[in-house]
Amino acid sequence: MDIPALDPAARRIALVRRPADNLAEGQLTHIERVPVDLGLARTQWDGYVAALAAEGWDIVEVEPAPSLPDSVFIEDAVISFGDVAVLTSPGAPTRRDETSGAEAAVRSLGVPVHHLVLPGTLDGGDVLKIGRDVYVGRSLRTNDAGIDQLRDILAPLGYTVVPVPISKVLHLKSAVTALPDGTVIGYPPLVDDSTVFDPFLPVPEEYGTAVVVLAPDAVLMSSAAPLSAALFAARGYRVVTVDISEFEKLEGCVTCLSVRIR
Ligand code: CIR
Repeated sequence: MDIPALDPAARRIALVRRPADNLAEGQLTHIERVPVDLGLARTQWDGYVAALAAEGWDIVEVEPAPSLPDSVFIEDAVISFGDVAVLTSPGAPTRRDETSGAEAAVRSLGVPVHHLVLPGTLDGGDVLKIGRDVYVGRSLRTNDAGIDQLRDILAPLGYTVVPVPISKVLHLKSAVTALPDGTVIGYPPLVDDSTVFDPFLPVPEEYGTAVVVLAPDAVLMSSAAPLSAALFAARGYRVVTVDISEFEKLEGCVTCLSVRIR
């Protein structure tokens, strides 16, 4: 593993985990299974990592887990909150072995860790941070006990946990994410209750809901949502797009392929 020298004031680290050999066997909940091209997925993953690196992010690879099909979706295993990391308690039993590798990676960076434990469950994809507000999707993967544990960890650190219902997609961040200015973006047919979010900007495409904040003026998103990309560009953002079609076939989106530590 590549361990960069850490300047806590300036660090911008992206944790990533390369696709497993059995990626095509990943979990599916809301969509039909279609064949996944592993070779193409690997090429797309290289492109995703290169896009982060080109924007100045230091890339740290979590030890690969070749037999854990969903391990590439590293966002679900560990969540970064400034100076601490929370190792999750994944809602899918097939994903519970993913957290040990993620823990080794954050510990190697010197980041203190907290743990969520069963019977609490919580996937990182259900957690959307906007400043000190932490929206958490109550989903098939994330239960009330998991949310309560996260609140107990975060309240002393000055964060407010806000549970929100999620029933139409896998994770909260499959339905909504936020632009750098805090505007929540979402594709209305996938959002249970958009009144929770203020301001809320509807986007015209399913794959336009997910952005990674690269910088105060730039976002990374799927190339499968050109109308949404144009909307963000019109608001003054520089938009970097990547093709992640093979991960979208497994209900993945652009956020879940990395954990940003900043
Ligand atoms: C799963 O069902 O767990 C994976 N196939 C997809 C996880 C995507 N993660 C995310 O959106 N945060």
